[in-house]
Amino acid sequence: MERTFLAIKPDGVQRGLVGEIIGRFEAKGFTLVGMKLITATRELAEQHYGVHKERPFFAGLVNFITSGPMVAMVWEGDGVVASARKIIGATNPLNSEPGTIRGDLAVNVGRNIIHGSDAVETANEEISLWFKDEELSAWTPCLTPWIVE
Ligand code: DAT
Ligand code: MG
Repeated sequence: MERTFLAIKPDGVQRGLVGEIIGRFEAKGFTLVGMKLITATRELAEQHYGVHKERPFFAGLVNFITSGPMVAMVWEGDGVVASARKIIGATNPLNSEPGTIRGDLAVNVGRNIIHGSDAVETANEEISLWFKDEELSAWTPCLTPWIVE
């Protein structure tokens, strides 16, 4: 089953948006299989955003992402990687459609409240970077037959 890595960034946690954000993925019908509150070390943040290390915003991004607790999560479901990116919205919240998390709840690219993996392969890498196997719970919600044919 496809899985993705989502993380509510320190701004989303500070702003009290954790329940609002998690509720959107629950309501959609995806399954939460792992979750923890974690303040990322610089090492973890630099690895997570390694693809951006040459970008001018990298230092600020690492400072921001390590500045407080995040809610790191793994969600499961058919097509969850691409669907979660749609639910999250465009990187710059000023370009994110209303109805998306960033479009509804954020205004600044450096404070865009949530991370979502951009492809199945990166999702698997990010899941193993942030979680140990034993921190994930494979389970089938009893509502599944009412959500998936
Ligand atoms: P996404 O988070 O939508 O996958 P990304 O991978 O291109 O976007 O960038 C990672 C994060 O870096 C993004 O969520 C916010 C920050 N960021 C991206 N572009 C930026 C910019 N031009 N200025 C400041 N921060 C930026
Ligand atoms: Mg990205």
